[in-house]
Amino acid sequence: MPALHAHRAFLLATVVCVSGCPDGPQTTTLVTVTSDPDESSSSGATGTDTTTTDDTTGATAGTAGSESNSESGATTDSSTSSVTTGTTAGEVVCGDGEVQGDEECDDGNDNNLDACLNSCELAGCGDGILHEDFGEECDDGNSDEDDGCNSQCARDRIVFLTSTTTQGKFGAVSGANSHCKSLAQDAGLPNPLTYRAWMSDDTFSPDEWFFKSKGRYLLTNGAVVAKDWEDLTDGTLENAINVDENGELGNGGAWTNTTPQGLKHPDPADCDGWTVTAFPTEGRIGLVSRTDGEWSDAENFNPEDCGANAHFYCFEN
Ligand SMILES: [Ca+2]
Ligand SMILES: [Ca+2]
Ligand SMILES: [Ca+2]
Ligand SMILES: [Ca+2]
Repeated sequence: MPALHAHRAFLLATVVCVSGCPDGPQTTTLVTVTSDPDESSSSGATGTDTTTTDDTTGATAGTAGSESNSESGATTDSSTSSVTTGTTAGEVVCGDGEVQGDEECDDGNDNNLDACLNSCELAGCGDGILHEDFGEECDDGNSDEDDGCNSQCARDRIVFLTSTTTQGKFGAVSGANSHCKSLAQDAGLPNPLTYRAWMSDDTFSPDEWFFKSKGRYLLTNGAVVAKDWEDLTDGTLENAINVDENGELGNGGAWTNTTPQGLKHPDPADCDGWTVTAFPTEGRIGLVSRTDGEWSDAENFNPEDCGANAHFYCFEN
């Protein structure tokens, strides 16, 4: 049941011909139905209003779909005292391909994955149906932000500190990315092949290459690092990225050459594209215990000798 739409209801006007139309009397009944197609058939009439007219002309109202018509089902012209009706005038039928009454849409098909739901409501985040074509990563139909699928239909992503350390030579950023994928895979983390290292060189930076999620970034122990990309790159973290792919605590530094905003450092030091360990090449690190900007750029410490050993920060994308 799509929670964000759950309480919406609309009036459905039906014209019931009591003794055969158009000559016989006809009854207009206003029926309250829920937006859920599964419930609309069983909700039943609520008896909100019933009117009966005796005089009919047989002419059709001809304004199906208008708000006023959906409430009366017939039009009375006081100057002539005539009532115009039709067997289907004012009838709102979800699925007939025509937008009527309070229908937000009606595409006449039974495909819930397109822009118009089978309930004749526009598809969107919160309807409980995954619409990947419209950018939804998930849709759990609720507004709970902390259950893995937030109210923007964005899912959580994992961040971990590598359990391993290395000197500043590891086959460029691509080598670090591969190592992140490999560790994620071995640890059984979801989407292991999407992982990338939080690291920059002359051509790569997280800001350019990472998916900028509207969902949370979590450690492998479930602690929240940031509520979304914007939060991640605002200079401070909610929790330090000091938990490895297996949930174990780590310490020390991580190779980055990256500002807390995810940009290549303006005074770069990347061990010559992360290919050299020999003195005096240097690389920039972040401190894994920190939640301030030093997590990504240890300004009071950098640059580090490329012969030192440090971790990587690995992000699911
Ligand atoms: Ca319709
Ligand atoms: Ca549809
Ligand atoms: Ca949806
Ligand atoms: Ca949710």
